[in-house]
Amino acid sequence: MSSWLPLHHNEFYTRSVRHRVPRVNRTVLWLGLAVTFLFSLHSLLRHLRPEYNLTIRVFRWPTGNESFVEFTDQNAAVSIAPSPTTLSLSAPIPSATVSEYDQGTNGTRRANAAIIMLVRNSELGNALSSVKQLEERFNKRFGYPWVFLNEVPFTNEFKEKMSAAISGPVSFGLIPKEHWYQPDWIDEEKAAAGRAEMVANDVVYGGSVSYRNMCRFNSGFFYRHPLVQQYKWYWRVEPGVSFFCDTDYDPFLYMEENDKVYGFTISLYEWPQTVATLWDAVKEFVNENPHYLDPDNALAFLSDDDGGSYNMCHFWSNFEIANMELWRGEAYSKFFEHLESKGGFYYERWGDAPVHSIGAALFARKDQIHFFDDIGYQHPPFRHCPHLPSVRKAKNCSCSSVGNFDYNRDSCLNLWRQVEMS
Ligand SMILES: Nc1nc2c(ncn2[C@@H]2O[C@H](COP(=O)(O)OP(=O)(O)O)[C@@H](O)[C@H]2O)c(=O)[nH]1
Ligand SMILES: [Mg+2]
Repeated sequence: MSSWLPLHHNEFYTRSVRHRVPRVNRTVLWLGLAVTFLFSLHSLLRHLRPEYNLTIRVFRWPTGNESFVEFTDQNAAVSIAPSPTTLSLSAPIPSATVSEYDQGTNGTRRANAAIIMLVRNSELGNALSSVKQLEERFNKRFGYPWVFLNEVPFTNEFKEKMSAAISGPVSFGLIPKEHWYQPDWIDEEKAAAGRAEMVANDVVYGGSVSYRNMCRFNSGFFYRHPLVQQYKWYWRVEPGVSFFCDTDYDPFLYMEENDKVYGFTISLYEWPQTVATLWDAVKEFVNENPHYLDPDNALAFLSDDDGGSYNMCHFWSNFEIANMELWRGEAYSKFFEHLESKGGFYYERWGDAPVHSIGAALFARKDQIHFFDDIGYQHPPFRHCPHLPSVRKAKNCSCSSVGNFDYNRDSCLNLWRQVEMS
């Protein structure tokens, strides 16, 4: 309170008080000064040394399994796994706590972002592999929080092993049932017939209901989860992916500072049978709501005949760095509602990749979509490696141009580059 007073004023005050107070009061005064000193030191360390901050918070958690917290937030039961070595967050984070996360482990400014993985307990090994690589290649320098989501509770083994692999905050969330399972109003007979037809035609995941749940959840629900709602930016990560290069800058801040909303590394063609009537639904929506189209949209990436038909190009959504305000905004929210009303997530097998791509390409400006050429990434069977040898060297990449999907005729990257330049 008084730090703005001139020094000589403070000195004067202290000296004159010391001169007049009796001995017992002087003890109280010294105690007060000691407490003030310790408090100031604590505050200073909290600001200057993030690891001090984490240490304090870690030791506040009990270390036994009994300390796992379960609570219900609106419709969602969310389980949080505190760990002796990592910080766990409950949701939602109080605003006072959020501000503490504005600083990364490297002491720089940080975006309001999280790294998100939807994952099954059975995928722990592959999930750990993805997490360790991204921590090593990127997040150990930034300390962004990880959020893991699942439609069944994570096992203690999953929570403990994952928490041990991550240096920063980790949280584990249970997906509300209505965000995951096939809604009652879906005609199951019709859906089953659609699945059988896809199985007969050898469409990948053609017979899987859980895959459809996953696609619908990623299309319209993940950004509404109580653990995710507080964040603006996300990096989507899947089990079993590889990161080949160092990301030594903050891609979230890059997106924010350059007014980008959607970032990708790989783009390709969708299986037409999985989205047989998706474009009809898109056209219907756009005809009824032309005002949602951005005047500088990237329709040319989706359609070779000015919107007449879908060319199947999409950004591969197993990697995404994006702004969730795009999905939470009016245009995409109404768009998702419209798609949902058609039942195509279950009657066909609409993927979150084409749905997100169509949303981003139509409702954002095309210059708000960013190709992360400098992030070497692989989701089997496809990989992207930075094009320039100089970038590969600077980023310490362990991949080369060999096997780069960008040069494959099934990649939509060439088209994207043309659209971007047009
Ligand atoms: N919790 C949960 N996650 C799932 C389920 N199905 C898929 N996922 C996750 O959703 C993402 C995409 O699924 P994946 O099997 O990799 O599909 P692909 O990449 O299209 O082959 C991955 O992160 C999976 O871990 C499921 O039934 N439950
Ligand atoms: Mg996958």
